[in-house]
Amino acid sequence: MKLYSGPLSLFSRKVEIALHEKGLAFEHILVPFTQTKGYDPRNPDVLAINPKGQVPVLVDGDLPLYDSTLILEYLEDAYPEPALYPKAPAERARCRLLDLFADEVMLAPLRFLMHRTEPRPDDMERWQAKELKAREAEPVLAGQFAELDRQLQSRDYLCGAFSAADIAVFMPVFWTRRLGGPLLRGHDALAAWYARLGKRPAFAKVIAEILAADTELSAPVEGAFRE
Ligand SMILES: N[C@@H](CCC(=O)N[C@@H](CS)C(=O)NCC(=O)O)C(=O)O
Repeated sequence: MKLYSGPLSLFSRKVEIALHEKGLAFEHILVPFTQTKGYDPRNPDVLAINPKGQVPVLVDGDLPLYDSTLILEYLEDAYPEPALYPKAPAERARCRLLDLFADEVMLAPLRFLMHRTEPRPDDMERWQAKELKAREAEPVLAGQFAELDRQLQSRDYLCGAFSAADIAVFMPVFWTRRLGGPLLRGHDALAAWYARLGKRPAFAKVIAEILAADTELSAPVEGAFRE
């Protein structure tokens, strides 16, 4: 199995965690990325497989796939143990809905914080305009944290046992902390869940790789990982 992934790609890192959780070995191809040029020039294999030109891309034997959610669902079908989705249809659907919530709903405000790892532009007005949008997005993320905290009251994981929903939702929560966004303080159940996941070897390995990539590629972010 081959995974094309980006050093600071939230969606690629999500797939990496799932592969590690399933104990699957893979050849890891990190495509070049810089804060100023993004993924340009794009990896030719990624372009050949994914019409969107995005990572992650997984190649399993002669099967090329793209899109993190679809890849996770394929991994579950092809390599069912250990399971990352509940078996019962309603719980399974709920788990997928949380994946969609993470990838689409949480990503929407999170995008407005992403300039914070880029080098500061000379034009401070441009930076301030972006920061204004970030400040508007932060209460939205804080509201999502409150909702997740509510869902995690009296349960250790989002969908019963540990599942793909935990992996998917962990990513924007981690990214929010990395980008100096709203704190987990005051959301005790969410903070405990976050700490619980961070201790799993699959998460710890990928977090360490992201932090190492940040030291090489990203500008320091004020307030990152504040408690
Ligand atoms: N829905 C896709 C999103 C993938 C995605 O946005 N990938 C980003 C990196 S995190 C990318 O390759 N961006 C380059 C671009 O869109 O031009 C997934 O879940 O895999």
